[in-house]
Parts: sequence; C-alpha cells; structure tokens
Amino acid sequence: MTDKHEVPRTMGQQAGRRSWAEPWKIKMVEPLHMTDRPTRDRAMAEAGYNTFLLRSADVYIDLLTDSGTNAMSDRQWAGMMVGDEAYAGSENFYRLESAVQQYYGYKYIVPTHQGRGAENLLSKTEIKPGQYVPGNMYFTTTRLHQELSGGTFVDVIIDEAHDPTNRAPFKGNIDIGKLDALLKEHGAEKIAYICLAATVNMAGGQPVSMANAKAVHEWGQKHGIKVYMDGTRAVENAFFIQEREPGYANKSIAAILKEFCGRTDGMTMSGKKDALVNIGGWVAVNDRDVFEELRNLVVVFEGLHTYGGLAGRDMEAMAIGITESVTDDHIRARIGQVRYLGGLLEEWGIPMMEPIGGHAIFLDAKRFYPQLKQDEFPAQTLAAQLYLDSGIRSMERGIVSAGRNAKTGDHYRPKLELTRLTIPRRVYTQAHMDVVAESVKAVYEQRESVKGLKMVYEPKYLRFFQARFEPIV
Ligand code: PLI
Repeated sequence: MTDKHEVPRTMGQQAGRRSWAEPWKIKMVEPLHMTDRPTRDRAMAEAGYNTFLLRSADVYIDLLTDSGTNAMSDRQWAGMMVGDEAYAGSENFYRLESAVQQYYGYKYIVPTHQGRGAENLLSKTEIKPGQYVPGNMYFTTTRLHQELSGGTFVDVIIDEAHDPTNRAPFKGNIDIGKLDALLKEHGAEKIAYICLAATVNMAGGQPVSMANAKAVHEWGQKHGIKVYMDGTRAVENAFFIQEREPGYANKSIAAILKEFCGRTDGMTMSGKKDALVNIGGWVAVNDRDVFEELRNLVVVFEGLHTYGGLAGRDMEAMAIGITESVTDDHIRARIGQVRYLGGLLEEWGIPMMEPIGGHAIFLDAKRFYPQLKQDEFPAQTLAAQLYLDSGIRSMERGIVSAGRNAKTGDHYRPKLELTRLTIPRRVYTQAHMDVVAESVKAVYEQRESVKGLKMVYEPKYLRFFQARFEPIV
C-alpha cells in the first residue's frame, strides 16, 4: 500500500457486525461526578480557560491525555508489592532491563522518571550546538530539549500529515526528499541524528510504515547519521503496520515492534503511554559509548543508573506493563475504543483529523470554527466549550502548543489546529464514549455563536501547560 491509497472509513453500526471486547474485567472502581453548569462556568474562568489548570475533581470524563492515566492490571499492582527499594542495583531494574531488551531489542537501557527525562539525556549526549535535528513533526518537550542543547528542529514529515482530510495510511512517514534537501544544504556533520516518532502525536496519532523506517535507517547509515525513535506509542504503531502494510497481517504485534526498533539505533520512551504505567520512562541504545555517556549523565539529572528517578516498584510495574502492552488483544481493544468514538463522530459529520489515529480523536478546530482567526485560538476555545457543555476535559494541540520560535519570538503557526480527545488505556467504557460523542455533537451544533479567546498570561517554556486566557466579548 502506498501513501496514495485511502483508508476505508470506520463503519459504526453496520448489520451483522461481530464486535471486539476488552480483554479484561473491572475489579475496582473510582466514582465520577458530573458537575452542574454554573460550577463548570466558575471552574473554567478560574482556570483561565486552560484545561490544564482545572482541578481534576471538577472534571467528569478526563480526556486531557493518555499519559500516566492508564489503569494498571492486578499483576502490575501485585508487582508494586515486590518493589526492591535499594538505592543501587534494585532487582526491579534488572527485570525492566530484560523486558526492554526482550520486546524492544536494544542492548543498553537507562531508566528515567518519564519521557522528557530521556529526551534531556539523549539531546545533551547527541546534539552539538548549531546542529539540526530532523524529525517527523515536532513534539513539545522533545523539541524544547533539542533547542536547549543548541539544536534546531526541522520538520521532515510527508506533506500529507499537515492535511487533516488526507486519508493516507501512513501519514507519520518521513519524506526522504526533505532529508536529502537538509543534507545538501548543511552537510552530514550538521545533522545530529534523525528523530523518528512512532505514531506521530501532533499529527493525530498517525503511524509510520515499516518500509519508511527501513528507508530512513538505510539513508542514515549511508550518511553516517543515527536514527533515534521516540517510542512512546510504538506498540500502537505496530498495530497499524499489522493492519495496513502488506506482509504483516500474520505477524504478532511483538514481532512487528521488535522489527521496527531494529530499524533504529536507539529510543527515548515515555512509559506513561504504551507501557501502561502512571510514571516512568527510559532511553535505550545499541552503541556502548553513547550508553556510557547517558549512564553518566543520568546520575546528574535523574538518579543512579539503576533507578533513574523511579522507585523500584515503579520499574516493576513498567516491566510487567511492557509485557501486557505488546499482546494483540490488548492493542486491538485499545485502538478499537478510539475508533468507536471516532466512528460515531464521523457518522455525524464532525470535522476531525483523518484517518482516526492511535491514541486520540483530534477535532479539527479550524473547520469547527471557521469564523475564528488562528490568533483567537480556535482549538483552545473548543476545549473550553466542550468542558462547559459536559465537564469533559480535552486538550489544545494547535498554535498554543506550538509556542514561539526561540530566535524570532513569533508564534509558530502550525497548519493543524486540533483539539485532542485522548483516551486513557483501560479506563473508560463504551458508555463514556457515547457521552463524549454526544457532547461533541452538542458543541458542534452551537458552533456559529462561538467567539474566541485572548491570551492574558504566557509562560516562557511549554506555554500551553500554564497559559491563561479570557473570552473575547
Ligand atoms: O510526558 P513525558 O515526559 O513522559 O513524555 C514526553 C513525550 C515524548 N514524546 C511523545 C510523543 C509524547 O507524547 C510525550 C508526552 N506526551 C504527553 C504528555 C501527551 O499528553 O501527549
């Protein structure tokens, strides 16, 4: 299948269907409460119209992120009880190391407290000031760490990724022509490494094909440039390869994951997503010298190399989470739930990023609110409106998340202006998804009367987390 092919639309309710179901049942519940509209009005104003600043007690269904919001299994909770809290040489570290070696296939592993800890170490180790770091669309923390190490991020994702209506199967792919152009302009010594993100978050959870990973790796080897994967959602990427790429339908998710990792020289990982835990991450590489440097740096920023900012019990839960995450029935149900929500919205004609990606539905705020200029923050406005309607918390992934160019001070103006409904793993039911879809529909029906927001407080770094807004009247 090439990028020209279209992914068929998800059919929501066709006759004669055979459904999937979650491969687990619920043992413990956490009560949820829906607040009334006056309470939500007050909470949203106090939060400066930024869903990151809401108290979670004021939220009904929390789709802010799939990061660290996973439900752990009974096996993982049991693992928490065998935490070896030794400062050095914890047994749980060795179990984590074996799990990463077995399922991701890299030789050397350094644990970190979460993904950005890993990004910090890799950026400091592998970027020299003045170098470029090409990648398949930026991610907020990843790009910031690259910049803090003196690097400049360059977007080399295929053009299709910037078009929310394009239904190509692998919209996360890297455009080799863009790598060639960068090489021609600056030379290989000016390229620190290629950052290859699996299922590209900011592009709507869109996957990278095995063929593309192979081509990028071969290109890198030809020019002496390493490829580091952001493996945060690489298991989800393996699902799309199994589903869409010729020759992979009968391979297991675990086998595809390992083959994909084999097309890279190392990875950074936020264990808070695919690895089914609430905290944790790692950086893993095959090169002994790079490992030595990472292992030395981790003691400065995270903790000793056998805990990297984590408790022993956290490492145990992550080791077990890795083994659960790579099972075919888990990932089918995980992505199946995202598709269930997306299928309803598609049927109702709600504009969103297509095709539906791995971890979230990304509403297309530009098409939702064509009356708003990008400087009036359409995606931030949509997240606020959804919360006001029903207490559902989503997240802006548009101009606010993109931040400012550190050199010019101008806003980065991404083509994509999206509001993300992110589905935590193993947390919500199909009925919750129905409630979410109906609220989105209600907000869509009221779209014409909506005005935008103005930013009244802007932090220097990663502004989307703490910026404050006021409604335009
Ligand atoms: O949140 P961290 O520091 O564990 O991981 C940072 C990180 C790196 N790469 C990618 C692709 C991410 O999605 C990511 C974190 N994502 C968050 C928090 C999210 O809400 O999507």
